[in-house]
Amino acid sequence: MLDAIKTAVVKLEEKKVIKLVKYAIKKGNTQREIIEAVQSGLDTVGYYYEDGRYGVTDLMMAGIIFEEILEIESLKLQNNTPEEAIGKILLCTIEYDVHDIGKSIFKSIALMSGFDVIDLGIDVSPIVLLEETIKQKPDIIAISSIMSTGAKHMKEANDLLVSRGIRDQVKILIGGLSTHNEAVDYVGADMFTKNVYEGVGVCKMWMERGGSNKL
Ligand code: B12
Repeated sequence: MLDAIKTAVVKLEEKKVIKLVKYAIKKGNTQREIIEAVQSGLDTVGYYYEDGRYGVTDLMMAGIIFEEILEIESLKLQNNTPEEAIGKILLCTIEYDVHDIGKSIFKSIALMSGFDVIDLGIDVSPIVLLEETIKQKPDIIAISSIMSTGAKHMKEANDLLVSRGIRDQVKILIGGLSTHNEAVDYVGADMFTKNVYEGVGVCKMWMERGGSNKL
């Protein structure tokens, strides 16, 4: 079943994907298994784009299919209220970057793990990130960067937090296709993880160790 979902995602068979996902839910597959199958299909779509088999409209279709899946009732996740949450994450895709599929996957896993997630969306400027940090008082800022332009803007965001004297009151996790371990020092972040599950694991570890001092 999960392989069939992956194949249908790769073939961009929108209706079939939705039908198979609903069937998989009925058969007892977990949300994590389903999202991983879809993610693996999206990775293949990415390779097909790179080797020229797919074009930009195919990429857009892949994004639409993923959004539709997250709208399926039993895969839809409610935010955890601040009272019941294990911590607060401010999430965004950084400036000049409109890719949000990886961010949405991170959000799903963070919600499933009990975090309160404030999603600022895509193409978020460093200044907006600073303002929202002051307003929302998160424990953690999680930034997705898919475009290679991302490191520069993530560094700008970090530097703004430093210049306002609030950088040490929040943890910063960075992730996404263009991001890597070496970027952590350049950006001034606390951690990079390639994988969303690892990333949410790191967030949990930070909270268990006392989180960050609130702003
Ligand atoms: C789908 C897609 C699109 C869709 C996006 C739809 C959407 N709603 O997001 C659309 C069509 C809109 C699009 C547009 C463009 N795209 Co595009 N796109 C892709 C594609 C095929 C897949 C990206 C994707 O969603 N993958 C699936 C998700 C699940 O993977 P992911 O994003 O990497 O996320 C995973 C991890 O990185 C990580 N992660 C992600 N975020 C976070 C955050 C945290 C905190 C953590 C811990 C982990 C984490 O976890 C996720 C799950 O494993 C990639 C190719 C590829 N191989 O990835 C190109 C790609 C990213 N796009 C690219 C380009 C060039 C563009 C365009 C400029 C194309 C154009 N000519 O207009 C525009 C960009 C405009 C902009 N300013 O952003 C390039 C980027 C090149 C670069 N060096 O920066 C790529 C690499 C393709 C290529 N090889 O050329 N794209």
